[in-house]
Amino acid sequence: MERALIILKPDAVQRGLIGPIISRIEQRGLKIQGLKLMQVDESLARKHYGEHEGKPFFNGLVSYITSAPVVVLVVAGKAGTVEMIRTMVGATNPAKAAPGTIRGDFGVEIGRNLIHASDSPESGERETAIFFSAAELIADWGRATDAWIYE
Ligand code: IDP
Ligand code: MG
Repeated sequence: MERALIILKPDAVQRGLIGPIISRIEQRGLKIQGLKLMQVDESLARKHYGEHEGKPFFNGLVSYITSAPVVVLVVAGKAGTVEMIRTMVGATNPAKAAPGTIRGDFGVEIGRNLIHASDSPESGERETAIFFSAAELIADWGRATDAWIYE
């Protein structure tokens, strides 16, 4: 199993897109291991986006992600899941994201691109640990449909 941290950014929450976006994840057959509504503070934002510190958009990115509540999820599946989720999310700039992707269906501009998803299994583990305590995660719950999703 591998997992990704997903953040439904403030614009997704404000626009009432929590349900439609989470539906896509559920409908795909991926398993949710953690889920919560929260307000990201500046230090958490800087830690999560540390790799972008110094870039021209960094301060705007921190203001955006801390501006209103977000929904964070940990989503798991077999090997290849993180890459699959990135494909579902689409290109960073919604203006260039393919139709059928979350950003390509719901967004128009890079500064309001609705969703974060970890870019590798290693980032998935690192980011999960930043946003969730072990007690907030249920890693191994059995789902009645598992045998109908994975052979
Ligand atoms: P990703 O979210 O597709 O992985 P990254 O390059 O890791 O994209 O950038 C992190 C986030 O920073 C993006 O999702 C977006 O919110 C923001 N961002 C990246 N590039 C720009 C930009 O050129 N202008 C404004 N915001 C940007
Ligand atoms: Mg990224």
